[in-house]
Amino acid sequence: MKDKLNTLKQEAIEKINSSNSKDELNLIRINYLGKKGDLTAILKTLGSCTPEERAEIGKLANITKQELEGLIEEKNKALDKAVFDNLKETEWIDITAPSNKVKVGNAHSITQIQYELEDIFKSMGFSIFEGPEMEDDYHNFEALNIPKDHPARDMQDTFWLDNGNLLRTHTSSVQVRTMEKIKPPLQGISPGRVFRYEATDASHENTFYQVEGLMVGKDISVANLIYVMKVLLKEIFKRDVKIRLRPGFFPFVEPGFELDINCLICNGKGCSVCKHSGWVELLPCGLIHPNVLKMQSIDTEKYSGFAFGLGLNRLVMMRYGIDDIRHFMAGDIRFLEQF
Ligand code: FA5
Repeated sequence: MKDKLNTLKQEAIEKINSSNSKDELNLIRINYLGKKGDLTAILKTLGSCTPEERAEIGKLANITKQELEGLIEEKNKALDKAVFDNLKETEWIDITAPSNKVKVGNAHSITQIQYELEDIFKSMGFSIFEGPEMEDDYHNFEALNIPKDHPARDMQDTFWLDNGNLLRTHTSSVQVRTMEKIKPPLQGISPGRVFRYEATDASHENTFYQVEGLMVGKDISVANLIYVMKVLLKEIFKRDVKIRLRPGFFPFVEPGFELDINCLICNGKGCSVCKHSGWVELLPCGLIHPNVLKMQSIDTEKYSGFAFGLGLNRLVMMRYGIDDIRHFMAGDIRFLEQF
């Protein structure tokens, strides 16, 4: 029995020493020391021994058990350490090495100028109004003095939706929504995205941005309009820019104007952006048509107002000398990170 125990011990020690993983080690523990293990089996046979043998073998078996447990424990620790030693070799990091730069994004050039415009107008006492991009016929056309059969509808090719609504063709719809909610005197701007079913070229997109502005109060005239336009352009371009005002037709203003800016891409010489005319149509405007005011129950004997609709993409193009409007939505990171 003693010899059997010693052989078993030697065999177990060899296996423990040569084991390479914790799983293997656990298996050895179960095979020798577990409930059905070899050492436990020897202990179970002690009943058939003499009392002296039982005492001697029992003691030896317990010592062997403790020794094996101790060796397994040690081997476990050694295997753990080997794992970490290996990690240190293969996965070390140099915390003093310069890190990869995290790229920080920035607001889109259109958003940046939109924020600038909002600040300029807020400093003149204007509020910011918002309206939905999906509009109904009434707010986009009818309430702006453009009834169903009016030819002016052809000026703005429209994306009609299956539900009878449309993607707003201009931010002028927000004029209506503002006057529905707020009674004069009022002044506000509404920047936003607009959509037209148009073929694109260097100066036309199907999705672009406008900033609508309106002021309704007592004795509002073209003089007020021109003053506000001049402040706006001076603040944005930080220099004097050549503009021209010419008559323009929009059913919701009377009189209506087109404010053009001398093309800053070619300095008025003619290029694809200004369609070789030297001028870029930037900002249609005018005095709000009495019909539009009346539809919102505003007393036209008492109040008058002006409105304008600034093409935001084209303004950004003029400011930075961008020669093609399609860059804004092309998603080219090299273009976007310049601003
Ligand atoms: C309008 O949209 C009128 N709602 C503006 C208005 C408001 C007039 C208030 C009077 C009073 P128009 O269609 O011209 O007008 O567009 C206004 C501006 O948006 C243009 O001057 C131009 O700068 C810009 N724009 C128009 N179509 C496009 C397009 N396809 N791509 C890029 N910009 C455009």
